[in-house]
Amino acid sequence: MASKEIEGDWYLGWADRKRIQLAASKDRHDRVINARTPFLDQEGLITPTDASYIVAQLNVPEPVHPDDYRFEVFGEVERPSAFTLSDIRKFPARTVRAVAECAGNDTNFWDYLKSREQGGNMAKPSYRIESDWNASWWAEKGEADIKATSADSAEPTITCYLSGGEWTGISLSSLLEAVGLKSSAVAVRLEGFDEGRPDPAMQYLSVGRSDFQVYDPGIINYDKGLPIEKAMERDTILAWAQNGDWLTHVHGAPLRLVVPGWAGNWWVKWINKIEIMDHMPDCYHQTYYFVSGKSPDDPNKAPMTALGVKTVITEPLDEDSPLAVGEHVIRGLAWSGEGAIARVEVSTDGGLTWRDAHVEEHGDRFLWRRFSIVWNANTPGRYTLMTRGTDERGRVQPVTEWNFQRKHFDGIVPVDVEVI
Ligand SMILES: Nc1nc2c(c(=O)[nH]1)N[C@H]1C(S)=C(S)[C@@H](COP(=O)(O)O)O[C@H]1N2
Ligand SMILES: [Mo]
Repeated sequence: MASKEIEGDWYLGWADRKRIQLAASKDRHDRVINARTPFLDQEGLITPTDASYIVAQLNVPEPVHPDDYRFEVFGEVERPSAFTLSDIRKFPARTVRAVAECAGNDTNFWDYLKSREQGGNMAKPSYRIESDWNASWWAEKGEADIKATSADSAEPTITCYLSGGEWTGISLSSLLEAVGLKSSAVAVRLEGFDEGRPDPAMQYLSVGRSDFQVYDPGIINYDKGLPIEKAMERDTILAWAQNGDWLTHVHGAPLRLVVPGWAGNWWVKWINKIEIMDHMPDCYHQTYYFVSGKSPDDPNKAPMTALGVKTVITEPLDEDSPLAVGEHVIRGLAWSGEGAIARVEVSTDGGLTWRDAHVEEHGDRFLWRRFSIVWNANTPGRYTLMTRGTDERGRVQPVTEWNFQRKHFDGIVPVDVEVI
């Protein structure tokens, strides 16, 4: 196929390729509050910062000047202290490369797979960002709860909320050690300086129904209570840089938390306070939202943490069908919330038989890996392509159980193509 990607501008005097571009949505004040990564167009493993997805649950705060930035660490510690950015930069640095994935990414595939199994006709959600029609939904979010509840309002497409990044900062554990963590410490509550009232529309959207009572905490700061074990892992870092450059405001400058393997909502942006606690705090975004459970009134709801095991076929797509008889490459990305991807299997017959794909090796456990396999499609017909990942812990895709908020989707999504 002629290079479909050569349709870009001239760059530094040379004909250029198409650049990977963010699909961004703005609020009423023209500020970007939400954006999707067109990861199908991405080459390599690190998503350019300008193409990295963005999610703000509350109102995006005013920026804080890095020179004025200061936050307190207090609670179950020997020496409560305040830190500036230059204080933080005196600790030994640590850089981690990891996939960041929003817990709600690909949520509609839960329903799609169910519909497909039952012979239903729900359209397959697409990873291809055709337009920014999502924009108006996000802009009106908060304007009224009716958005997600009125029958005629189309829901936004919740795909492409993930990106691969390189984050530079310090291990959170080195800061906790410096202030003298007490043995009573159970959780580290990180609070952002953004505030707002959680929008019920988000709850309705994620649950897919509106006939239940939403808990209204009023105006809150975004916060999360990280269990102490995860807080003490060396790869859990406080980052001031992304992809070799200073953190940008939308991504949480001056300082944000990076929790490799755990869903994006743990990666607290715009850190304002760090409180060490002797119990798990009752944060809205982990007690009421981003929880597992079979229904909104399930008594066994629990905070969701590590992502499952996931593979996504980036080529070919359903949209590429029909394919010409001959050789094709099936390729894609694979990642896991609990360590490196060890294996990716590919089926071209709807899961009857599987073959091992080539999986690109590298040393970053929480970063996705690219996989590929050559497929000799010599016989015309209809084919169902599937991929299945296994991580270094031996977890096999899919890992995550169905939950009423339909978060952490890691199911196997078949690609349907015809060979002619
Ligand atoms: N302070 C703060 N941190 C936050 C959020 C937020 O709304 N406020 N959103 C969370 C969610 S749901 C996600 S998916 C990630 C998105 O990070 P990004 O915008 O840098 O991609 O940030 C998380 N951290
Ligand atoms: Mo998220």
